[in-house]
Amino acid sequence: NYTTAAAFENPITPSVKVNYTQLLINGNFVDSASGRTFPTHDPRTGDVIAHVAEADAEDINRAVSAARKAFDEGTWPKMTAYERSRVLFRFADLLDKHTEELATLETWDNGKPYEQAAKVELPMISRIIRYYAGWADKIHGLTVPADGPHHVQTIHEPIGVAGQIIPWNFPLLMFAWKIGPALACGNTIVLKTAEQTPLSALYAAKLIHEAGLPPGVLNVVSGFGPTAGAALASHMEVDKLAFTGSTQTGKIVLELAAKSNLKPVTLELGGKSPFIVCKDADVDKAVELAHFALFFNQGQCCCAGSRTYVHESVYDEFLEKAKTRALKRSVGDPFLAGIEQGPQIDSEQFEKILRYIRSGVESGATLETGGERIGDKGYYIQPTVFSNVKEDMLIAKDEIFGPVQSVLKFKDIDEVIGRANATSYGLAAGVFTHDLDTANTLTRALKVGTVWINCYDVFDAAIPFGGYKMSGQGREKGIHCLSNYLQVKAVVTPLKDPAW
Ligand code: TXE
Repeated sequence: NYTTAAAFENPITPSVKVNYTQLLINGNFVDSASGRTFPTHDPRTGDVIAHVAEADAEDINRAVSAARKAFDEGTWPKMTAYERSRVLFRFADLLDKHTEELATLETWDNGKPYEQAAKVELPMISRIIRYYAGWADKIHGLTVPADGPHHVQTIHEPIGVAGQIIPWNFPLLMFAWKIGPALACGNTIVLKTAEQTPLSALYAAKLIHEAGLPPGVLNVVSGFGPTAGAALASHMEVDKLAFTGSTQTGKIVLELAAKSNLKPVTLELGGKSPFIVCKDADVDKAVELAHFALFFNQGQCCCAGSRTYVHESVYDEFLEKAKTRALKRSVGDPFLAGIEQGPQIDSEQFEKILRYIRSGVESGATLETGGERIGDKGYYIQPTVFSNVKEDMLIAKDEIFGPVQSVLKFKDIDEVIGRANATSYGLAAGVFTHDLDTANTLTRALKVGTVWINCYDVFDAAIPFGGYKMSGQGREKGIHCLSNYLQVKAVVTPLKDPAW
């Protein structure tokens, strides 16, 4: 565990080189128009890994022009759907082949455990690309039985140039969730990575060109939100915007989209998801799952089970075991085998989490374990558990986005439904019970986009994901995501002889 884990002092040197740091525009790596760069940091130490080209509005213009031209005049939207799917399948094979390099960059830039990046995330990434590769040649319209003497059909067309803005918590997975459906439908893209984690997407973008993607179809830019991100969201030549990030920034990009050209927007935003442990629970299993639901990825998950509601009859036992489990969590250099938790992404998030921990203590919650940074280098935080948490405390209301579990006690199902729903978020929920009636009641009553019953964070490519309320608009993954990237054209022709 973190008290004994070594290797905070002497971080392991990653085995790959950072080869791609420029902007990828029209199939070429280029410097930014201003020539400016910005550093990306290793969260284990705060040291600079590399300087990457910094896009601003002028670079967004260049990237959008390339995407526009590739859409209006290029081969991609006109290619047969089967050929498009084959490019995506080849890309997925290359992702598998380069797992080691990609996972290394991901861990280095983000701080997540290498084993998680290589064994859990990379397979999910190539899988979702294959899932959408499989859709490319199965997207088609309908013949519509309209009243009157008309032949009516629908044609599904790509929407055009998609602007995509992604966060830093799952850099490559978010990249894949975004580009997979957009490309399968025949769109072209300008994607902006998060300023904390630009590296893995540039590497993957290089691979998709090796797989045969024509130049200009996917443009990848590194840069900051208020400059590059805002320029993309408000661009008049961008036909659709997809955003994943904070609710606060989601509101900004929605406004920018509305004020410019009314481009449709999908949003995948924050959450404060309840994880409900019912009275029939096998406590050991519930503890393990609730621990995973919150602490996975350093607690930096939009759907983290960050309000652990436990029935009063099992509360004391649960709490004792949750505390023991948190103490056993192995924290250390994410490149080491067996490490469950690496550092938080950056100093801003690190300070934010420590502020929330202080606020939890000040507001009267009981700090059961953790609460401090680990070491004096990088952004490691002790796995932290609070008990006696009440809904009016900030730690129960706000998205902490860190390794901080808040345990709340409840008496009956109606009460916990009311409390679980009393939030402006609605992304996900966990339900831990083997009682079918309880599971059905909770599933229907909870105002959330995903309910995981006796499991958590199951992210199959085919399962739709998205939020109710201020957790977002629209769905990603699965069949539902395709409609985000398609226009439906209705075609009506008079019938000469209505009898036929
Ligand atoms: O998010 P932002 P930040 C939550 C989490 C975290 C908090 C802040 O609680 O602590 O958000 O993180 C781009 N116009 N989530 O500041 O700002 C930005 O460059 C256009 C939950 O990192 O939302 C990045 O690419 N774009 C979340 C992306 O938005 C702008 C994952 C996300 O950054 C912009 C991440 C602007 N004005 C954080 N400002 C999830 N849903 O999983 C910023 N960006």
